[in-house]
Parts: sequence; C-alpha cells; structure tokens
Amino acid sequence: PRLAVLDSGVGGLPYLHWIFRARPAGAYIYLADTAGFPYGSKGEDEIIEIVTRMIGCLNESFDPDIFLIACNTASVVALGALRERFSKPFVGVVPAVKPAAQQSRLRRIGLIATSETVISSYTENLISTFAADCRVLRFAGQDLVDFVENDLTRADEKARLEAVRPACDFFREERVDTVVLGCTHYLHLQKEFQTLLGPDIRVVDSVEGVGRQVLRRLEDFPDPGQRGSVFDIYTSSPVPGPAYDDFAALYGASYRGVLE
Ligand code: DGN
Repeated sequence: PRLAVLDSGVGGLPYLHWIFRARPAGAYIYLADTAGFPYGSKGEDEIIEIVTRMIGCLNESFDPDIFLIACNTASVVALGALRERFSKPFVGVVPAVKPAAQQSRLRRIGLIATSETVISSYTENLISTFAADCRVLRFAGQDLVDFVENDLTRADEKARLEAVRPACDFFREERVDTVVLGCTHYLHLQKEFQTLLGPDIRVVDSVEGVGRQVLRRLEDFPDPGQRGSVFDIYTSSPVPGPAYDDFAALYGASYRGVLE
C-alpha cells in the first residue's frame, strides 16, 4: 500500500511509526508542512486552503492509496473539505475525548490542544456527544508545540519536564483524572506528561486507535514486498537545524529534504 501522512511538523511521526512497525511492507510518505507551521493559530479558511494544497502536492507526487491527516487541528477543521475535494480515503486524528470519557471516574477531563482545536465546533460536538456529563478543562498549548518542533531532540530531560509543567500544574489544580493529548506534537512528550501528572492521572492519546483504523483501510491495497518498503520524511520548506535528521534517526526513517 501507499500511505501519505500530513502534519504541520513532526507531530504525526509517532502515528506513522506505529503503523510502520505494525506493517513494515509499504510505501510510507510523511510530509511536514513546515512552511505552513503552525496551523494551531491560523483561521479555519486559511487552514483549509493550505491543507488542500499540501494534499494536492502529495497526490501528484506519490499517488497514495490513502491519506492520514495526522494533525488534530487540520482534521477538525479541514477533513470535510478534503473528502469533498479528493476521491481517496482519508483518516483523521481528533482528540480522544470518547475514550477519556469512558475512563474518567471523577467525570473531570483535561484537554490540551492548539487554540484552534480547543475552540472548534468539532471539538464542542465531540464533547457534547461523548462527554456530556463531564467537565472538560481545556489548555491551549502553542508554546509546547513550538518546543517539540524546534528544540525537543536536543533538549535534556530537565528542559522537557519544564516545558510540560504549566499544563500539568493546571490539570492537577483542576483535579482532572484523565488528560487527552489533543495535538499530535505532544505525543513526543507523553512520558514527561505522565511523570508530572503522577500515577493518579491517566494520559490518553489516539495513536493506537488511529493506527488500527489505518491498518484496516490498508488491507484493501496490495503489499509491494520487502523492496517496496520505505518510510520517507519530507518538509515543505528548508528547515534550519538538525531536528528532522534527529527525528528520522529516532523512527528508523529517512529525511529527504524539501518536497519538490
Ligand atoms: N500537530 C498539530 C495538531 O495536532 O493539532 C498542530 C500543530 C500546530 O501546527 N500548531
């Protein structure tokens, strides 16, 4: 199968890594829209326009069987428009409010995401459909997205913990028992979140749920055999610093530079 994955940066890599490990034989192309980064503070129309353009590029260059929008912001805002525009299957990533509501005993859930995701009507809908009897305490964490995108791979553990501390302090004060990582970039800091939130607060993400959904969809498409196996990362602009090489090494992928 040929799968193309889009995020504004490195956030979707843990998702693709999960899929790649589960089904190594496939052509996996990851595009980080570094030119459009960050999506989280842009308006809806602009996000739809940018994401549509990026998917158009991927479609032309790789002709994938399936697209994964590995970005909560782009998914909650643009999935509808993408499905209308392109006749290929799309899987999106949205905040894991439903599993969180199934698990929260105190009916108090924390949601950390970009401001665009936090205020979106899609998120409101998710909450009223699946967590209507819960208090959902929201934290918009753009600084943390910037930290992951630019500084994470060269930051020591102390700096990583400091980066997640404001959000964790907020959630502990609000006495939630479950926290949803509602932006894919935060997945890279899952361990640090869990350390500062402590054992009584459960951290919920959508990696496995989304991964399984993609694998089911990929079953319809042929296996290219071992020689067809690739995990390539592209960016949409030149990137300063070693972050993309670092991330590629971390996930067994190759960073191929700017998508032409
Ligand atoms: N990784 C994206 C998300 O899941 O919402 C957004 C990051 C950004 O562009 N701010």
